[in-house]
Amino acid sequence: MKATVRAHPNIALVKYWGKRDEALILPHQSSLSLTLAPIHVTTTVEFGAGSDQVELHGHVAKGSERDRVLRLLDAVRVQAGRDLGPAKVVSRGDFPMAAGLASSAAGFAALAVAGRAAAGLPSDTRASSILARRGSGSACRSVQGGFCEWMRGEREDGEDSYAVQRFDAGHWSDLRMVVAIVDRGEKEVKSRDGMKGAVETSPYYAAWVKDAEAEVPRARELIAKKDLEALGELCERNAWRMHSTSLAADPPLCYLSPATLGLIQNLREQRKKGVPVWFTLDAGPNPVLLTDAAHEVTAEAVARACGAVDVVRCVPGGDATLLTEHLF
Ligand code: 2P0
Repeated sequence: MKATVRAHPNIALVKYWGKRDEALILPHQSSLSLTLAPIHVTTTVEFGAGSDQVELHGHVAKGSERDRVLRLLDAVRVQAGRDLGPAKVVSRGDFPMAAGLASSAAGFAALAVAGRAAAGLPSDTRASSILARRGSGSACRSVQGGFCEWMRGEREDGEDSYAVQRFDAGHWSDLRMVVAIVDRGEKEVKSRDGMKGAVETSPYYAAWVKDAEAEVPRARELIAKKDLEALGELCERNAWRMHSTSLAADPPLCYLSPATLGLIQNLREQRKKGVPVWFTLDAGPNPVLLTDAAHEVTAEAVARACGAVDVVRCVPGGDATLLTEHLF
């Protein structure tokens, strides 16, 4: 009745931005990401505790944060088909939560896999991905390592909306992602609200959906060929298009800070000098640089010279994994 899982966050190379179903967390378009190591979240779930208890990153979770965790475990109870009793959950991450790296992705992936294991359900990546998605959309892409594609699906019940691994972490072990933290502040508008604003008010939203869906198979091809330059260009344009969608929303939403733009501009100079480095940008000001092993030190130095207060260097990460040691 107790299980512990370690999962890595992921960074989208083709972003998810907007839901067609808010309750089930079904996206308008497919997306594609890379799972990132060594950073991770570890989560222990135990059913049969005295009462429901949720501790996230050292504090007792309350309100909607707690409800999201308990709702996911309710779905586990339905899958198990029996009364599992109250649950105790403890989760800890080892990376800066304000890094814009969506700790929720690793957290809900770990929770889904650990929840199913604690309930005695068999290992099933598809079922875990669907469960993780219901906690946080991007979490469905952190159940497996390497390059994962979240297929939008067509069904209303969401049973065909989950992530599949297209290439494992070993496929392109030379690839590097360098997270440049230029701003540690909490973002003013959470992804969930930001994407809702884009869906409901951005005149560019339909174009975003069409374009992003078409970029997924292109990204897959470039990853197959390990074509860093073309993938870097694709990542940049997809990030720009996601942000443009929200810049055009009403009210407009701008996640970029002056430091974000300074670093992005500097990357162009680096490329002119022959340094292969591109960026992607989630719903926050902190660029994530895409480069190779030979240039990760240069990429870090460039980020720091452009004002990054912290830098996290990442390599392709593996699957969410069951651990034998528990957090409590
Ligand atoms: C992504 N992001 O594909 C995109 C790019 C942020 C920018 O998924 O509402 O925390 O829980 O489904 O997954 C962040 O949003 O949102 C995200 P919910 P989530 O990684």
